[in-house]
Amino acid sequence: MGNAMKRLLLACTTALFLTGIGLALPAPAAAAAPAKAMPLPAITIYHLEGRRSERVVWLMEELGLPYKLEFKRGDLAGSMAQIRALSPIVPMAPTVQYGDQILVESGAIIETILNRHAPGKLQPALGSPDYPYPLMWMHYAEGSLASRLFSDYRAWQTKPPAQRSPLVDSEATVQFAEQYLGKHPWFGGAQFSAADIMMKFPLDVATTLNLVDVAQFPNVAAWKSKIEARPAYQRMLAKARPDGMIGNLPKLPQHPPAGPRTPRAP
Ligand SMILES: N[C@@H](CCC(=O)N[C@@H](CS)C(=O)NCC(=O)O)C(=O)O
Repeated sequence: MGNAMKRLLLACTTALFLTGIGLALPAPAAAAAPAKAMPLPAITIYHLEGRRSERVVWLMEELGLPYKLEFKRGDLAGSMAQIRALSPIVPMAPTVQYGDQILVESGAIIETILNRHAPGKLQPALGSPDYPYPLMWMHYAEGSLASRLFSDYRAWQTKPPAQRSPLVDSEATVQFAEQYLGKHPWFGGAQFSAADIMMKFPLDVATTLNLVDVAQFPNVAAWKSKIEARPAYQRMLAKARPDGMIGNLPKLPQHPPAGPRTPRAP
């Protein structure tokens, strides 16, 4: 055996030995220490009762971080006027004053707070096999679910659906979540995550506005019960929805018949 081959064999057996006693390999990304939290600037959440701004309140309650909550109790128009004063072109809830910056988009607000001020919390580590799940559902919540629910809602208010659409419709978007929850306890995979916070609002919209048949989605219903029992969710409700749901959009008289649909190329 040549010298080069001997050196290679020695290196391999040494690595195997060290691996065996847990010394040779660098720590996997999943075990990497989270970055240090940055100091939290003053945060004011401009809120509409029962709307998406609850997500940010709930996040802060989960993390135990301080925040100020601004809304006019029982007065959605008054709360919206406060938001419009800050963000006249896109007055939307949530709008958040983050230090000297005005932020919109609940997903981006949540990711900013988590990544800067609560690293390693409410999301799996980069190297964890679960890492893609909450990331997918964080985007899905607004990008596919809420957008399709509200476009179906608007269309079906004027023309109630007689059959399912061949395109991805409200039922398909909820069915995808239902199927996933049959295999995973949380939208974060094995652990509760910020994606669970993002998914609650559109999944409530789907059933309370009668866009889908609630009976078709037992996994979603069980997940909602688990979520609603969380102390941080209950604290959010007490602070951000003190009088229960107000100003609900009218429920649709009918959703499309549940069941299979004929696929068609878009
Ligand atoms: N994608 C945005 C949506 C924000 C949004 O549309 N919020 C609703 C309340 S749930 C709103 O303010 N609507 C006012 C409007 O559309 O005029 C987010 O996730 O923050």
